[in-house]
Amino acid sequence: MRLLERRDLCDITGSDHDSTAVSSLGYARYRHEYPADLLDGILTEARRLAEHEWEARSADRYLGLRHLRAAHQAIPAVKSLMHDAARLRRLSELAGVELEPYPITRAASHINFYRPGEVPIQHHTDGAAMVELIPLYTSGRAQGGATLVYQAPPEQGRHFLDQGRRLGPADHLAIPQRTGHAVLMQGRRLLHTAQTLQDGERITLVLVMRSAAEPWKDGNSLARLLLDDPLEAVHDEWLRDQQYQADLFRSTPR
Ligand SMILES: O=C(O)CCC(=O)C(=O)O
Ligand SMILES: [Fe+2]
Repeated sequence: MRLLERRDLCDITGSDHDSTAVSSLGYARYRHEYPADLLDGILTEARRLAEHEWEARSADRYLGLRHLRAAHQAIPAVKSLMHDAARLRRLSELAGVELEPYPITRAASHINFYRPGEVPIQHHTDGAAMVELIPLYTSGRAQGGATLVYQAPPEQGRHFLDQGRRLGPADHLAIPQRTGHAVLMQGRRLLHTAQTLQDGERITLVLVMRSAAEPWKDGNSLARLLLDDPLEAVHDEWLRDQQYQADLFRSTPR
């Protein structure tokens, strides 16, 4: 892995601290070393699954996002990458805290599909603390475009959006999304969206993580999970994890 760029969270938002963050990292962009044949296999499978899965329910997508959830359940290669110990060690080093795969299956990995002329995903903060974004395929003049990150505290941006104001291009920084590169981002504490592609596509694997030491720093309430998934798909894991968090919290010296 070769680091291309790293920005601190507070450097991006202009805050002097963020006690709800899991790490000082805003994002890091790097050239990854994930095997090309593994990623190609994931892409092929993702395209095949996508053809069957969605058109029927595209109207009520949360955040307008066109994606496959729980990608690792359908595609074994995603599962092996998600649990790869060397990968988790390197990402944890980058973040400065131990990261672990997100424990709720439905929310632990996604594959996002961005098409020309569609806003790929509305402004949001992520539920889970950290994501790794791995572009599998890009085409068009923008070469996959970019993730656009609002350069102030996320609560401020949300407030403006709720008032019906637009957040302009100058209020954002752009993190390029290129194949061969990947981005580790603390998306729960950064308001972000993705650049609309005029003439190309991007297909991105999203691997979701949290802090092993502070798993309660999590924006995925049960209600938020239910925006995407039926209760029976998340209920058991969510409940088990709440108990795990309570036990960990109790035994954590503070
Ligand atoms: O692909 C991107 O640029 C951003 C994706 C994203 O924000 C998400 O999946 O939560
Ligand atoms: Fe996001």
